[in-house]
Amino acid sequence: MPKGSITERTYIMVKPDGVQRGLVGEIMARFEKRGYKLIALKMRTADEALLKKHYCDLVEKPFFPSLLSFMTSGPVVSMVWEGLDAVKQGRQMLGETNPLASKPGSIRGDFCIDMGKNICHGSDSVESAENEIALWFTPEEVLKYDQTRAAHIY
Ligand code: FUP
Repeated sequence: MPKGSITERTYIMVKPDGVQRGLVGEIMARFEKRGYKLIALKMRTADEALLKKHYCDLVEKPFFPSLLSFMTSGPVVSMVWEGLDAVKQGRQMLGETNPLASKPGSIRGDFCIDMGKNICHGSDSVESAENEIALWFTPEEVLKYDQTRAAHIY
């Protein structure tokens, strides 16, 4: 394994706008092609209680009601991706919170211009990834399997 790199798990979610615009396959393909391993996958329409837990740091923010209304407007696709530096790399692949600051080549930089409707979510630390995976999936839904073709598996 390269020095300084660690195998991590990250929670990636395609938001309602990404699902409605048909970008689920595009986003999944980017993670697959990069070399990450999909170990959990689920589609559902999230309710207020779940989103208040997911965005517990943001519930007091003035934009929270509109965030809640957007995030409950349709189904989301929840995923867990595993691999080297998955949390930091996942955030880079997503782009910045504000799409205007997102570089072309990132998901937000390529597909959106609106800070509210920014296509996808990715965990911002290993600790929040663990919490978010436990919030959106049961332990049984997070799978273990061999992926011998992937070059990054050591
Ligand atoms: P991110 O981790 O990039 O998804 O960003 P945050 O967790 O800080 O914010 C969650 C969501 O709240 C963002 F995707 C968009 C929305 N948001 C706003 O609408 N306005 C803001 O000023 C900040 C965030």
